[in-house]
This record gives sequence, structure tokens and C-alpha cells, in this order.
Amino acid sequence: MKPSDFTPAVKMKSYACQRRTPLKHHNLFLTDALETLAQNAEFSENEGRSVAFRRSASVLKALPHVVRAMDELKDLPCLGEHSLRVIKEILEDGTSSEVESTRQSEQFQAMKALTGIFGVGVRTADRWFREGLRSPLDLIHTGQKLNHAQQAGVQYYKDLNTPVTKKEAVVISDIVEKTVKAVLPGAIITLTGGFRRGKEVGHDVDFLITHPEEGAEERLMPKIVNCLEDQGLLLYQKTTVNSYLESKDGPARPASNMDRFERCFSIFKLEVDSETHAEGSLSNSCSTHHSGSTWRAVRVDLVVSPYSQFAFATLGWTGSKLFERELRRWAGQEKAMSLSSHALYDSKQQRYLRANSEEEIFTHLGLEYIPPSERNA
Ligand code: TTP
Ligand code: MN
Ligand code: MN
Ligand code: MN
Repeated sequence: MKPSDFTPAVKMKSYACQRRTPLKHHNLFLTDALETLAQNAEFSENEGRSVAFRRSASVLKALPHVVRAMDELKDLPCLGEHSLRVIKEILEDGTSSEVESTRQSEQFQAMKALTGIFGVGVRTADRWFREGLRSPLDLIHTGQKLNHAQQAGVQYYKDLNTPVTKKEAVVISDIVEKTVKAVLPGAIITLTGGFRRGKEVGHDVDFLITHPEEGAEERLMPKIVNCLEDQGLLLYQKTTVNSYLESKDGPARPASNMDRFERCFSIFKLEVDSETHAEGSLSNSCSTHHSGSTWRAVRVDLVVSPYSQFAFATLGWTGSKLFERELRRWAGQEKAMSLSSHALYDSKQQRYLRANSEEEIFTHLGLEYIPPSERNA
């Protein structure tokens, strides 16, 4: 008997927000391949193609078993012709020629290296690639004009491409918690992003900050940033004010998926235990101080939300990115609602739906509640 004969048919829902997607799944050999093609599509700014590959990969992440044969896929949603062709090749030959040649290509490798610099997006990386640049070092050698974010990105390149561990996230959580509470007693600090979904490593650490007294959180970020700077904890920061407060136009739908909270994209200077830190580290940012203590650069995102929007902000900042995208698509296409990190608008009732918890938002959307650890779509 084929392995598939033992596998009960899985009735897979078509939106990722209708499914449970654990962090650890059974089909990494397939999802890695599909996500390589998704990333390559992003590099050529082909969003439709990229999302199609990400949706395919996400369906395989939600399967409770290893895929061994094509017939196991016949009732699954979202698997397009191109994805199926790639999967078939991997099941038959062990690898996909398209995926392998993508990974080998000079353009893909250069785009990965260049977009891996903090502050560098696909447009900039692509322009540099066409000018013959391939790596952060090429930028330095050719004396490229860089903005402040990119300068920090190049300066701390190695540290920022070293995954942040859960342990480091906990240390940073303590620092952020103490600092924010010193600035605004009673503030609530939530770890969001990948670490809230149970990831053991991340590319940054994300925090959402609020206060039960509506309005107490206004203009909070500059005070937090000053306090962090006074402690010598920031290597870089860029604070963006709340554009809602500025525009006074209420919780309307944001023009893009970017929310409009007061936020700070920062780079922390994190003290590293010198005993657990490899001696003679090659890290370009690591320096030895007086007492032999060392540090490393870590990306930290801080977001401040009014209490009334906190449930939406929490849901919006927990991710994964595909899960968020699918929630919004579900809201719009299936419920005639508009979901953002600020609010949920019901077009039929022509009113905003309030929520004090993520659970209530899922209920408004007619979705079964999915806990953060199962949002790894
Ligand atoms: P990220 O920190 O980019 O991703 P992540 O935490 O899931 O994974 P990683 O380990 O690589 O850091 O984003 C976290 C969430 O924040 C994600 O769901 C999208 C959301 N987000 C916004 O809502 N608005 C924004 O402007 C950005 C940058 C992110
Ligand atoms: Mn993150
Ligand atoms: Mn982030
Ligand atoms: Mn180091």
C-alpha cells in the first residue's frame, strides 16, 4: 500500500485565517522551495505571483503529515499549476531545477544580500544590482550615497543578520518594560510579532504598548526614546508620529496596509554576556568595553496604540504576514468588512465593530479563534 492510503482525507479551508498553522510542520522540504520562488517574485515586484507561492506553501504547512505523492494534494485549495509542477519535481527527483537555478543565480543572491540590509527595499536593491553592485561591501567600496537607516544597516550588517534568540528577546522585554513603566506608570507592554507566535528566533523583537486610560498614550514614544537614549541603549532610531492624531480624521481605512500608529524602528545596543559570547568574534559592531563586556546590535520595533484599538493592534502585529493578509482578504471578500490594525468596519451595517480582545475580532469576522501559536501561515 502507498503511504497515502493510510492518510485520511484532510478537508482544508481555503483562507489561511480559517486554518491552524503550527510553527513546526511536516513539509519544510516543499515549503522552503516554494518560498524561494515567492521571494524571487518579490524581487521582481511581481506581488501576485509571490502571494500565490506563499499561499501554496502555507497550505502545505497546515497539513498534519508529510506529502509523499501527488494524489494526496488533489483536494487541497490554493495549489496552482506552477506550484504543483514544482512539488511534483521535488517528489520525483528530490529537487526542483527552477528552485535550484533561482538559488544559484547571481541576481537572486545579490538581491538577498542587498535587501538584507536594514533600510534597503527591493527598488533600491534592484537599482544597485543593475549598477553592478552585489553586496554591502560593494556599497562601501563604491562610496554609495546612503540614508541614515542604510548607514546603520551596513554598519551593523552582520549582527542584524544574526537571528535574535528567545533569550535575547526576554532580556530586551525586561529593558523595554522597565523603561516604559518608568515613563508611564500603568502602561501595558506586549511582545508581538514572531516571538508571540512561539518562534525561537526572529529577525527583530516587536512590542506593542498601550495604557488603560485612553489618551494617556498620546506622544508617548518620544519620551520612551529619550529614556532609552539616556541609558545608552539605542544605536539607531526612527520615530514616526501617529498620523491619525495629526489628521484628526478618525479611524478611517488606511490607504495602505501600513498602519498609522506612533512607532519606532530602532536598533538596540544589547549587552552580551562576555562568557557566553565567542572570543574574537568577527562581528563588525561588537566592541570590547572597559570591563570586558561586549554588545551586539538587535532590531527592535516599538508601537504605541490607544487602548480602544489595542485588540486590533495586537492582532495586526502578531502576524504572520500571510495570516494578516488572509484575515483582511476574508473580511473584505467574505464579510464585506474592512479590517486594519486600528479597527473593523462593517460595510453592510455601516459602522465600526468594537472589540476588547482578539477573540471578539474573530467572532465579528465569523471565524473560529486561532491562537497566536497557530498563526504561522
Ligand atoms: P515582522 O517583525 O516583520 O515579522 P515577524 O515578527 O512575523 O517575523 P520576524 O521573526 O522575521 O521578525 O512583523 C511583525 C508583524 O507586524 C507582522 O504581522 C506585520 C506587522 N506589521 C505591521 O502591521 N505594520 C508594519 O508596518 C510592519 C513593518 C509590520
Ligand atoms: Mn518581528
Ligand atoms: Mn518587526
Ligand atoms: Mn558580537
